[in-house]
Amino acid sequence: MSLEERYNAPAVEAKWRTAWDDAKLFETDNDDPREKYYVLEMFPYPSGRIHMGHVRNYAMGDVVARYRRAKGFNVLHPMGWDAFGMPAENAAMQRGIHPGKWTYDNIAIMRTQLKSMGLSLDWSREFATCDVEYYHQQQRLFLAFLEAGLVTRAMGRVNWDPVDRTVLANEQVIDGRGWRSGALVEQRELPQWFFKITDYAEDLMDALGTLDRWPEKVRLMQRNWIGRSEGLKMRFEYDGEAPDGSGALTVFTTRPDTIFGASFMAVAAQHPLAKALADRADVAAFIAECDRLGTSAIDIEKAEKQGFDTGLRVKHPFVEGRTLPVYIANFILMDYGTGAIFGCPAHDQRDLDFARKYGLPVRPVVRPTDADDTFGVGTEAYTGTGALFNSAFLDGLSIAAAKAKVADALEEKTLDAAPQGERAVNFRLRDWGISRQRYWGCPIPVIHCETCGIVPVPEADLPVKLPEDVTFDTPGNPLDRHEGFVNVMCPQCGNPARRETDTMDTFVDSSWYFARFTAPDADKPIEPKVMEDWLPVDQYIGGVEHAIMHLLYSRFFMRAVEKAGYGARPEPFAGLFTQGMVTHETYKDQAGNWLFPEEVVLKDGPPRHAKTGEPIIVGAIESMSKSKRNVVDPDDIIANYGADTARWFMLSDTPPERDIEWTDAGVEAAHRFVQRLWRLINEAKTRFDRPGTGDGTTLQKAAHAAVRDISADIEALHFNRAVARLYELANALQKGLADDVPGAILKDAVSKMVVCFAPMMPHLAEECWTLIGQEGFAAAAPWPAFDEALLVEDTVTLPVQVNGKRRAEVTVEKDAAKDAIEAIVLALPEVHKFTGGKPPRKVIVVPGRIVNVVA
Ligand code: ANZ
Ligand code: ZN
Repeated sequence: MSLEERYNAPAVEAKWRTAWDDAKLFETDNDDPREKYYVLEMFPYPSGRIHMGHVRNYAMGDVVARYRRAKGFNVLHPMGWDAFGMPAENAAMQRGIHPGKWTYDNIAIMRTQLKSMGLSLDWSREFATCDVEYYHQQQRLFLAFLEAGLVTRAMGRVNWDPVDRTVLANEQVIDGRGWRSGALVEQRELPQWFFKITDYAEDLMDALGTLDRWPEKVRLMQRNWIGRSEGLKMRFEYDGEAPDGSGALTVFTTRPDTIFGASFMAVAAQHPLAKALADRADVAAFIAECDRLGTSAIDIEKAEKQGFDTGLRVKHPFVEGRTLPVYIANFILMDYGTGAIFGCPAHDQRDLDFARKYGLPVRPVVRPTDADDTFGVGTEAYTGTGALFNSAFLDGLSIAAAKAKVADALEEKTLDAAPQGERAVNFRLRDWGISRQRYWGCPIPVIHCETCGIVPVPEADLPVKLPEDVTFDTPGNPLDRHEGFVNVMCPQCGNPARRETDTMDTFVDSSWYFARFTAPDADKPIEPKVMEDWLPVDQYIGGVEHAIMHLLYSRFFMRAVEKAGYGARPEPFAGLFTQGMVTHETYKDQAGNWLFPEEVVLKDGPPRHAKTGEPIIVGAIESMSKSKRNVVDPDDIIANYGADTARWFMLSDTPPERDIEWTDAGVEAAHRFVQRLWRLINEAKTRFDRPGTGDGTTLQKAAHAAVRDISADIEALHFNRAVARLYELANALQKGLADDVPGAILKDAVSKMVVCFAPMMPHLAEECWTLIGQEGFAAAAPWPAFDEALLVEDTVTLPVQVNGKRRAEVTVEKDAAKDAIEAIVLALPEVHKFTGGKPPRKVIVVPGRIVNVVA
């Protein structure tokens, strides 16, 4: 092959990208009457450079977008930047760059990189969430939510660095200490802004059932996160005076059936009862210790169970004379249920650990149905099913029946004129705390006035802009010390007032960007009619790390948007796909330092350092990460091989939901295929006008089958299968060339093939499209039709049963006669085994369906 024939991807690709841009090929018109299709990949954080994970994610989305466009849909495929957040502030602190400059510089680099991938994006709709226009609209949404009663202000806990005197984000707390000061972090209560996502807990849970194009695992994660529990609120009467003045201690339990096994009560350190006792030094010290532990459920789960016996006791609701001690305990969360429990050690592991530590009774009351009276509990709580025992009027009942009976009994019983029990549903989901004491976020548009209280910033005064002249040389939120920002006149009374300095959690920004893309220039946050036309997103693609918060917040947001009057599309994403990671081998030198792949030589001899020649250690295959240096820069790959090779490789071999290993061999194979296609199509083109001597039906069938199968594969997001079919089709084409099939068939097969690989390798497709003399862009060509009649098989495969059991199958001509089939079947070794060669009692042939042998 001559050098000229080599396909020079980098040069060719740039040419086509310019041509697409000039033709505005991927700009979407909201008024286009064709059926709409919205495909979206989770927008990137502008960290600096794109990584292979982005390449994989965006390549997949682009296949879907290009395919749907070819199928005649009006496709929306936009891109933007999730641009607020901590790293920009860190850069400002460490390097003195303004967060805005850092962010926009990164966006410029990453936009160029994304463009080099040849993605069919509508760049005219691009925005960054840190653009004033975007956060202006977000402030309007916030105020609309406030008015709709969806925003509250409540005390919330924050990490407080006592040395830097500042609030820390969770990621700034390292092993319980401030990342900068090293001081032990404290928990502080501060007034914070919350979105009332709990108003929708039930609905967010129920509607998961309608999301049938979401991965089951994501729905399960959301279900667990929302955490719906059915149980009973029970009130326990104090045996004596209660220090908090209440007559009873109320708990929430999901296991009222175990009430006869109760041996203690426990309340959270922040419970009113604990607070009422806090003037005692020993109580105060215990509470302080619990506070240090923090509030994250994980930390609490991991910590050793600790309790403080208050000396108070409550009465057992059913056993006359039995009382239970009341503890303050570190494993009870204040913001779940009522912040208080009754402990039943035999049937709850935490309670058991606690009881063993403090010498409390362990009294089993549920046992497996086959157990006898000797049934006991050692170091493991019994949480299985069974029947009640040791439980008076519950003895012999199932757990479910006992739960109902206790609930009924306590709903009847009164304590201080109120029922002692009340059936209740509890959610683990908490309201969404959106306050961040940071600069680089969307300012919360309210003003605090001593006279008027909280005053929304009037519409005419929006946006509340982030001031540019801020300093990051002192810890804390720069907005707090910016006099010009903080000091304002109260819009209601005109007196001096203070502007809110909290900014919004960046999850707010990403909770509605997909709606904004539908009308990015609207002078209101959302154009309801347009949004309703486009949403829900038909196919959303992104990382499973966003399975909970981002997706749940977005689902809440659209409900809130509806309540605030901006249109009704409560479910934002109809189809969700979570792709796997990109992995790579890891390398270390003898001293244990991580090495970049380009620092090692793996060929021709043992693995060694490229510079020193010293042997290196090849480690595990892990997700690409900067810390382990096992990264490959997409820029290098695209510069060397072209974007099509990178895209093709990312879509090949591995199912898209699984992790894909990046290897040099894999990239080279992809690149060789690009070159091979180019050669084959060049060769085919020279023969388009020749009659040929061979039989073209095989190639013709292969091309039609490929169209049918690749459509189905792309629609099912089985990109690796679609790729495999294109390899097959290339083989069929090669064979067709060898067989000298008619030029017309070659031309038809090649034309189909080019449109079929255009979603994956769009640049090569354009070059080939032009080469074979087709009009316009491959990217604008309709998806080819296929002829069903051509694909009807001439043979059928029938299952063969012997005495009602499936034993074999047989492939026969479609129109084979019954007795011919019978003869073939009786000769099968699997059938022979049962008949022993003797004539069977009966053979029933159901043409096209099944063969039954009765031996
Ligand atoms: C008595 C009992 C007996 C319980 C037993 C369990 C097993 P879910 O399913 O998550 O809703 N609980 C209630 N409030 C709590 C709080 N604020 N902090 C820590 N634990 C709390 O769990 C409900 C169960 O978790 C409740 O049922 C309660 O313990 C505990 F054999 O009550 B159970
Ligand atoms: Zn005022």
